[in-house]
Amino acid sequence: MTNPDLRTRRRRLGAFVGGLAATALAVTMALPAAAAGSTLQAAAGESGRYFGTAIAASRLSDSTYSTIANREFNMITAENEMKMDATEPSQGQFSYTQGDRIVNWARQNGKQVRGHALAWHSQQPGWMQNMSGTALRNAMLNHVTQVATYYRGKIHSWDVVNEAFADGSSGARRDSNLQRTGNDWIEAAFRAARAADPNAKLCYNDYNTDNWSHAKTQAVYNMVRDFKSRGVPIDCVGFQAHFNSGNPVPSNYHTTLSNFAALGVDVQITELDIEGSGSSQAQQYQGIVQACLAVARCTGITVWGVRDTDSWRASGTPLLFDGSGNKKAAYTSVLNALNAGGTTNPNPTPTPGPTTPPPTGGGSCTATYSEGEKWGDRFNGVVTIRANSAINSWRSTVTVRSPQKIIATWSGTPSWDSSGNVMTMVPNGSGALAAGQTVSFGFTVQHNGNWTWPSVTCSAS
Ligand code: 9MR
Repeated sequence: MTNPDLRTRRRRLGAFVGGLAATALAVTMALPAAAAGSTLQAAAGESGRYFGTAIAASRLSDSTYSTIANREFNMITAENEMKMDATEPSQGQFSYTQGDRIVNWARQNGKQVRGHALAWHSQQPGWMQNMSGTALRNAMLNHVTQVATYYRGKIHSWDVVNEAFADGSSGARRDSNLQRTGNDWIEAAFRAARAADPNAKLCYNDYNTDNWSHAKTQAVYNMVRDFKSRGVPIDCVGFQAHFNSGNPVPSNYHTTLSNFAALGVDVQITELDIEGSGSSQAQQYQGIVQACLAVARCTGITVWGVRDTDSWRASGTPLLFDGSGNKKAAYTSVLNALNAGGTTNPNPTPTPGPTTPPPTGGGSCTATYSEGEKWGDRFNGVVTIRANSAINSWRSTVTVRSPQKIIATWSGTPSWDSSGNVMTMVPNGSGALAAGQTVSFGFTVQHNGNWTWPSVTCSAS
């Protein structure tokens, strides 16, 4: 994405302009256009940043929409398709069809993906809304683990936890079923996400956190500072940045972004939209871009949709393209602000190749645990083995926690380590699977009072 030629040209131009400045100011005003990126992604790339949008899978067949999205943006967020209700509609039954449509489109077009969102009080599937306590905590952690594992190697940044703080002046956590499982639910989610996908950047994402003097901003800042001091794995903070007349762009936005960045995290503008029109809207967009460009660790900006008519609040015409796909004044002001430059992101976002790379870190199969029947003294578990690419065979380990014991198995051949807690399962028969093919085995655990789910792995040959 970073274009070294452009950056060199820009430096040379800068030196040239500097030399002329005292005598020929008018010339300096005209020159920067010479190095300008002509799309949002190209212009942002000059300073090592990305420019993204939210995509709805159902709109990808609209060619006006997909043409603009492909041309202008190089970071893609699924607007709804990777949320908890979409990816785990029934407990333990994961559904990636819609999320995969977006991830595959992005990767086929050389774009990165922001994952949104692993744990959130909203858009929970019905089964989860009715849960509480340890069962909910475990279900949430399993969700984080399974979804982040499934997408491992394909996600630039994950919104691990979304919108966990209350609005208003309290500075408190938002009350929710997840919060009621214990205050440590957020850090537990981050730890699970890191274990599942060590290469994705892990973000906390929220709205109404733009104004530095707001209690909610301070509360999130204090949490991030605490996480950094205790080694909780957090890499970035997402600022949703949904603005309108009741919630205007704050004049201290740059302060907010730079103070968070000083904690040692990247900051990203993740869901930008600004209701309004004309030059007033354009100026506010410009202010946001300038605030980001002034902070080296503000690594990218994502707008929440392509055209005004695609927006979750379409009547506020908050985006950069009108309903016909024409560039608005806001588009031009964003492009110009990006081209005017600012600090350079020291770790520019790499562009993925057009084809899906082999999965990293775990061989080429994935094991997924799902809960089966439960009785007073025992429960069943099922492990689904999925071949990420064609494999000749697989081995899967299932680790139970003492005093649990596996007392029966089916659809595989087990062997045991000396502790009796680790079972290695190999297929009955050949084990060869085509890419994307799945196979399952099962077992019964006598729990002896410990209901913790087993952990599972898969390795392929
Ligand atoms: O844009 C999304 C809209 O299509 C959904 O109906 C809505 C449901 O909650 O979520 C919207 O996206 C939200 C995002 O996931 C989190 N931040 C606020 C966004 C706008 O509501």
